[in-house]
Formats: sequence, C-alpha cells, structure tokens
Amino acid sequence: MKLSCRHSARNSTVKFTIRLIVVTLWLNAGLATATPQIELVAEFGNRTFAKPLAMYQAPDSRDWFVVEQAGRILRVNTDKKVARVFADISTRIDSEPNEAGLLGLAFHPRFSSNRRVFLSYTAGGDPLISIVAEYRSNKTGDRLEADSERIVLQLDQPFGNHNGGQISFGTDGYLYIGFGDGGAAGDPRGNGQNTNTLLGALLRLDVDHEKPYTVPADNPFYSRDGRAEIYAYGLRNPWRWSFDRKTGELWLADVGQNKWEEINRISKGGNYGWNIREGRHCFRDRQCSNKKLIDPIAEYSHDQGCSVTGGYVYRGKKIPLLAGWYVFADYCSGTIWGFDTQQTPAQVMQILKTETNISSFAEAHDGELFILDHGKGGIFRLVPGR
Ligand SMILES: [Ca+2]
Repeated sequence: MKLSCRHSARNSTVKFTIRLIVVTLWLNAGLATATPQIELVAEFGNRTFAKPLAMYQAPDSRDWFVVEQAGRILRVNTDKKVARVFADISTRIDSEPNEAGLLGLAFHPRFSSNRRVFLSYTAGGDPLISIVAEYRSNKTGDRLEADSERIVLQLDQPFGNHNGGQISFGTDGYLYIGFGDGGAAGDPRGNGQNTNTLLGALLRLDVDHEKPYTVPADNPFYSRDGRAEIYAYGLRNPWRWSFDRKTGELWLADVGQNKWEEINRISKGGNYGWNIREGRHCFRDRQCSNKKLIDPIAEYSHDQGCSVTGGYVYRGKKIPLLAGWYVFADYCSGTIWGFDTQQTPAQVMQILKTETNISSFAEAHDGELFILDHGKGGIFRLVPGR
C-alpha cells in the first residue's frame, strides 16, 4: 500500500456503486476456444468493514474473521451474515502511519483444540515497533481473551512504512512472518541484503515447543552467520503471500519502489534481490549480475499500477479455468491478473478490472477466492461470469 494510492482511493469513494468492468480472460490458443468471464459478487451483501486488511476462515468452522486495520477482528457468520467483534486490540495499536496497524492474523493449525491465535501489529512510539503476539480465545472460539497476550517477537521499525506484517502457518506447522525493509525509500540502511537483521525477510519459527519460540534446525542460517529466524531474504515489503494448498509452494508478492511490482516463488534460503534489483532490473547499481539473486516469476511495471497485492493459487471448483492459476492484483489500479503456475515462463493474463483498492485476497476452505476492498470496505467473491 502506498500513500499516493490512498488519496486516489478517497477520490473514487464518491462513486458508491462499484462498477466492475469484466474483461475477457483470454486463453492461450489451443487450451480452449471459449472466452469465459469472471465477475465479483458482494459476499456479505451491503455490509462493509473499516479498512479491511485480511480475512481468514476459522479452522473449525465456515465463519470468516475480518481484520480491520485499526485493530478490530470481526467474526462473520457465513449463513446469517451476522458480524460480532472477536477481538479489539485497537488501544495497543499504532495505526497512524499509512501502512501500520493490525496487519496479520493466524490461527494455530490445532486451534479447535488449543484455541491459540497469533496477531501481528505495529505499536506506538518512535520508532514504531512490529509485534507478533500469541493469544487464546475462549472455549467456544468466538472471543479473543485480550489479556492472554504473550509476545512472541518484536522488532523496531526505523521508518513508518514497509512493515509487512503478515503471519501464516505453513504446511510444515511452522509460523512464517513477513517483514519489510524498515521503510523510507530505496532501503537506505541496506536491510534487504543484511542477513543479520530480521527486516526485509521472511522468517520461520517453531512456536510449539519452548517459549517464546525456537528456530527449526533446517532454517538456512541456523548454524551459520546470519539470523537463524530467516527463511528467505532480499525483500522490500512482502504484501500478502500464501501457500498453495495442493503443492505447499510459497507464493509471495513484493511491493516495488518506483517501477516494478513482483511475484516470487519462495525457496528456503533464497535471496530475492532487493535492493540490488527491483523486479528483474538493476536498482542500487547499474551492474547487478549476480547469480545468487532469484528473479520474480512475474512482474509488472508502474504503467499497470503501483503496489502489488499477492493472492492465492486457485484450487476451488467453481472456476475451472483458473485451476492451478496464481491470482493477484494491484492495490491502486484495481486490476486482477493471474497465470498458470504450471507454465514456464509465466504468462500473466488480465482477469478483471475493478474499481476497488484490493488490500488482500482470502481463500475459503473450499478453495474459492475473495478480494477485500480497503477503500470502500466491501468484500467480494470471484465467480464465473454469467
Ligand atoms: Ca525481488
């Protein structure tokens, strides 16, 4: 998310009706002759949320948990569309800087029996501090016990932006945490390439044994120089990443500086280039040939938008043509794209052009996908066109 985009979002809020321009999803020759369409349908009727940033289904039910930037989490009953406050930690949060606030939520994989919930947020002060904390919910799982907070990890943020902040459990049961490069512009302190800081990196922790956490012994820097928590690095501001539920592969969108937005497939120990490269292009130096840097699978320039929002590999049933496609978007332009993850090199296709500020995608237990409109607060389901 970027400030300039937020302003344009405000301007467009006058248009209350969301006009969706459905664009034909062109298929590669030979795959199909049809030109199917994909549309958005409001998931909760007219209900809107205050700057929604993330949405997850509870592991043991179909209810949705919608994360609002200022610090609330609303539990929405899927059938009755009734929303109740699951958590409100707004008094602990500094959501003043544009990219700060309640940024992440992860249910423990065994939430139904242990009721453990993890939140990620920024707290006040100079500097801003990123905090990942563990809580417990009540027995029925419908209210977070806010006094149960236990800090897992905290990290100073030298500048107000690029806080990353997503947390998710991998298929390996470990907790992954994404942090940006610390902010400002151009990574002035070189955090992206510095493996002795947790900034500009994706971390992987074991939160099931000692407190507050241990580091898996097969993390890349476990027994060599560098922070043992790091799983991958060279990131500028990872803004939404996900595990392919079929393959376990980790797909991560990294927000660019002024020119290139990128989608990466993350491998353990990988260096994703920032701030030597922005996307596939030299950034810090004119010469940037370095075989150790991993280029993105897909990128787009700022002709197409200004800030990438990562999505999911589609594994639902309702839109067969997207099967195995990675679906992502741009926060500013509202464009949704996708590419077939089986195809190399990736061929990015435009799926939809929307008038929304997409802050996140969400994936239901059944694999269907949703977008969250940060600007006007609506939540929409991707459906086959009629
Ligand atoms: Ca990169």
